Amino acid sequence: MTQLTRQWSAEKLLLVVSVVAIVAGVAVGTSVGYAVHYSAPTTRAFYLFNSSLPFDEHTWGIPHDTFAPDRITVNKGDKVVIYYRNIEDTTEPHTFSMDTPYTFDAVVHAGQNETFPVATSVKGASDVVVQVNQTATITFTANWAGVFRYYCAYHQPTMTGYLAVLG
Ligand SMILES: [Cu+2]
Repeated sequence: MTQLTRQWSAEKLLLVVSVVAIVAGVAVGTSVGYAVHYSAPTTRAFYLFNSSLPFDEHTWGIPHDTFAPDRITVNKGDKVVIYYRNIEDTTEPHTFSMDTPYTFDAVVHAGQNETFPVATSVKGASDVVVQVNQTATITFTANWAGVFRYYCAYHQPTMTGYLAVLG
């Protein structure tokens, strides 16, 4: 009788210890994962420029224009601020355009930085044109997770970048 009780107790004890260990492991693992991966929505600023690669567009049949950078990564919920500068040495405008679902607000300044007078201002736009030596402040909230194209409408397909929103 005593032997049987002790045997049951040992098994129960083992079971309880196992369950406690598993629950504790899951709790610690989850909280560490949460602490490492989670970050509250924040404002992330990027400086975006037009760039051109040294090849003859007519020989290759594609524009030599690209974006620098051509990848922007944020977390879902972040407020994104892009300072887009047209640094062309020729008289060539570029656009910043996005596909649905993303739209943005943009303030275009008639000079190289935000202290110059406002040339144009748009809200909920999918397209803004920036002339040579102008700068645009583009803002939106990254409400949708996924990978989304941003591009210059004048220089396709090469002047294309991707916004990666981690959900
Ligand atoms: Cu362009």
